[in-house]
Amino acid sequence: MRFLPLALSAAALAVVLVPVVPAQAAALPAVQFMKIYYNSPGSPDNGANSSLNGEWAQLKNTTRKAISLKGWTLRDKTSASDHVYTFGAFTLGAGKTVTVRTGKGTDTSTIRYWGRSGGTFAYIWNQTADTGYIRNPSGKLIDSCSYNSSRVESVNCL
Ligand SMILES: [Ca+2]
Ligand SMILES: [Ca+2]
Repeated sequence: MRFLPLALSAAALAVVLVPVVPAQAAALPAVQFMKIYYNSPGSPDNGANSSLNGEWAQLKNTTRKAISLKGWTLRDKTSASDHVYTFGAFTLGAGKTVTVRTGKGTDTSTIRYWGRSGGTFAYIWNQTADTGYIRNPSGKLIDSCSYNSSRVESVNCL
C-alpha cells in the first residue's frame, strides 16, 4: 500500500502524457499569398517594363497535390476591371510558388507576367496600402493579403 501514492502519481502522469489531439488547426488556403513586393526598386518609379516587373505577388500551393490555376484570378483592391490577372493554362506543383510580375515578359514555370504596360498608371500594387485577392474559377475568395506601410517595400503575407 505504501506504493499506492506513487502508482497513482504514475497513473496521473500517464494521463497527462496521453497525446492530445490538437484542436483543429485553421486550414491553410490551398493557394495563399507568400509576399507582395509593392514598391518597385528605384525612385521615382518610372513605369518602364523593368520597373513594372519589379513589383510582384508570390503565391504558394500549400497542398500536397498539384493545382491547375487555369481560370484563377489575382487582383488588387481597386474595382478597376483591368486590374484582374487571370491565369491561363498553368499548373502549380505541390508546395511550389509562382511569382506574378506586373509587366510584360515570357511566362515560365515559376514566373507569370500580368502583361501590363502604359507607364506609371500600369502599376497594380499601391505603395502605401492595398490588398491582394486570390479567387478560384468559381469566384470564391481563397486568400487575401493586406498591407499598410510606405516605409517598407514588401509585405510577407504569412
Ligand atoms: Ca520604387
Ligand atoms: Ca492597386
